Amino acid sequence: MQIGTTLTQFLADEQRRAGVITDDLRILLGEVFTACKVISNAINQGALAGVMGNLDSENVQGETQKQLDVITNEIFIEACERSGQLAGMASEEMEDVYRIPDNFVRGRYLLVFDPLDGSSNVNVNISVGTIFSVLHHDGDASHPAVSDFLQPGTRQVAAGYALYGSSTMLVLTTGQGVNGFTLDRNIGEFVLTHPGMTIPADTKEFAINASNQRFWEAPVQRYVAECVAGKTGPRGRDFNMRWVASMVAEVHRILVRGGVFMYPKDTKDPTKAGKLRLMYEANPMSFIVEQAGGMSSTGRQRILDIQPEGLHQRVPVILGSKNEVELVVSYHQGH
Ligand code: P6P
Repeated sequence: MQIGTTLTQFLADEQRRAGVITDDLRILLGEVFTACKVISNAINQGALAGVMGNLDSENVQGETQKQLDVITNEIFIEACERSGQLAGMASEEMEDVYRIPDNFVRGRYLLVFDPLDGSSNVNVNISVGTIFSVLHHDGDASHPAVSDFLQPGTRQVAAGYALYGSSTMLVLTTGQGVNGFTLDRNIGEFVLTHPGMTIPADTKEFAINASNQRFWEAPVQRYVAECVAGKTGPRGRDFNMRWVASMVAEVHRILVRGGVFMYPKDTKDPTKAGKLRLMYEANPMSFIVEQAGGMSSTGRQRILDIQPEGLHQRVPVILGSKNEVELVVSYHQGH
């Protein structure tokens, strides 16, 4: 019986082939994958697990926390704090940095994650995901500061996401391209099913929350209006639109068949630079998209070049098929 290439074997082969992955990184990633498997089991229980409700609490974003937001955050902390590879962690669900307790061995990496992105979709049974990013830690491993996390996306060592959909998938980059793995529940392993994922440079599919249309800036208004005009407009071809309200699902669709995803700067809340968070949504997804031949921009700047100013900083996001993102960026430059 053919098992295929497990994620564990793949990383060992990559270490031998490319020499980029260290033993320490492989150990850390192994614990991240365990956390994603545990979360997958929790999600797939659905309402049977009795944890689909909202809590009275709010996260640092001022968003109502779902029981699963807190549970999945705790799963990540428990699975990864004992890896011996981390100096600290940061999460959408925690205001401050999480220091590795004194009774655990610390290491030279930092882990940043959104444990359950799109969690508002859970109780309507729409795909959700986990997003993670790994950074080097060069400072004092016993007292990682927020400033140690504030590294531009170009400094990421690894990034990936788990997609809890009709199947559970793990998509990963360590800077050597992008590969996708599907969870085989019979053996409890992620198995290589999507080697060498690349994003088509052109697309006819865009993703944006159209209910915000009146708040968009002129370049985005122009781009979307031209897509909607289709054959009758300057693009000369029809487009399709998708909006899942789950970034992981949108990015995965784009990795598989192309597309452009936009959560642009808008005037809906002038105090916010965007909706999505730089450290644990935009940066890891941008690393993956660029490694797959796509492009990721705020409209005015390459996202991976941004010098972060805060753990929970928000940025505009326009990512996906290179030629389409370049067109949207050109409209920003021309405006
Ligand atoms: P809206 C989920 O809350 C999220 O952070 C992303 O996963 C998703 O793309 C976006 O927000 C959805 O935002 O405004 O459409 O609910």
